Amino acid sequence: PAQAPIELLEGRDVAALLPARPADSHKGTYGHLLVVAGSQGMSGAAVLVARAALRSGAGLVTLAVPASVQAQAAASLPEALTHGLPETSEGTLGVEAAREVVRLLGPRDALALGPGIGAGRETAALVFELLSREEIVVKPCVLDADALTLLAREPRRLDEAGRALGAALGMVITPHPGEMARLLGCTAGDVQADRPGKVREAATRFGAVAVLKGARTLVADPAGRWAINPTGNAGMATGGMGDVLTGAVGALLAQGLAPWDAARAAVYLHGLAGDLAAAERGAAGLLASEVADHLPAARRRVL
Ligand code: NPW
Ligand code: AMP
Ligand code: MG
Repeated sequence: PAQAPIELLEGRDVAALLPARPADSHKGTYGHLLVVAGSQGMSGAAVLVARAALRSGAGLVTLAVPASVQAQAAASLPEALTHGLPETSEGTLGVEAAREVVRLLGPRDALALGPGIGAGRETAALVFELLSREEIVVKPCVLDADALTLLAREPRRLDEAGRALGAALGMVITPHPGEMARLLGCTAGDVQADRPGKVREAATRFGAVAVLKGARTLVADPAGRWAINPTGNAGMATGGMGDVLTGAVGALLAQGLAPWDAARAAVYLHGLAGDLAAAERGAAGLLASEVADHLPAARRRVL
């Protein structure tokens, strides 16, 4: 596609994308996000996605995790609905979980898939199965973390899923430079040396809105639009921070934003929440959950 001039994300533009919160609204007004995430040892990633989604204004969040970590997830985040999925002997999700995920997604508005699911073979089979299912690809979805690492082993599947999604609903992918390198078959150094080229290559190749994370996150879509984010700080270079972004994108998709708008607004608000948290507490030593908890203040700041 022809290359459009780059957009610098700004608070007032993000504000215009966010859904209004009418006085007579209720939780059904603000969408229901299904989060499929986590495994034994990485249940925290799943909880962070769900927490950030609730902090981003989602009406309801269902957190679906391997059965053995459900109780722990529910106790960590009482506001989320939880669901225990069939799991492997290692406490990860396998292909047996596919039917249940499809059923859960049916009445829900959007899907966030990938953080903390691990990169084992059985989980790979699940991710491939889900992306081959019509019921999944018709919903807006955000793919992150291990879902991307697994798809990178068979990028044709991601190409196919992206094409199946079409322009209106569509998919958001949120790789960090290491994940982007796997997706494009190059090194993280190659990605960092040409961030604009790599994010646009991913967007066109996979038919998705692509978010290349890191200082000055870039967002690109298959039509050739691209944007750069000025918010965020190096205090955000710590575990779980990307999982928070995934929840923010998912919540905005569930609230009906188009993928391009959901990705840009979430990236801006996530960085701003990190800046507000750092101003209060200092950058080094920030917790991802604290950044999630500053998302409402970030939203208030832009409105
Ligand atoms: P290096 O070696 O550090 O320089 P992985 P992950 C590279 C879950 N989590 N610029 C990096 O390079 C996630 O959700 C769970 C350049 C390395 O090669 C995932 O499911 C948590 N390079 C899973 O862990 C909290 C960069 O990428 C590789 C880069 C694995 O995710 C933590 C590392 O990537 C975590 O969120 C950059 N900016 N960033 C929990 N509490 O449950 C990364 N790389 O192997 O995909 O590992 O990102 O930790
Ligand atoms: P992940 O590597 O998946 O945990 O994602 C890390 C998140 O923190 C992404 O949203 C990054 O953009 C953000 N982040 C990490 N380091 C920085 C930095 N130095 N400046 C701004 N944002 C950062
Ligand atoms: Mg990550």
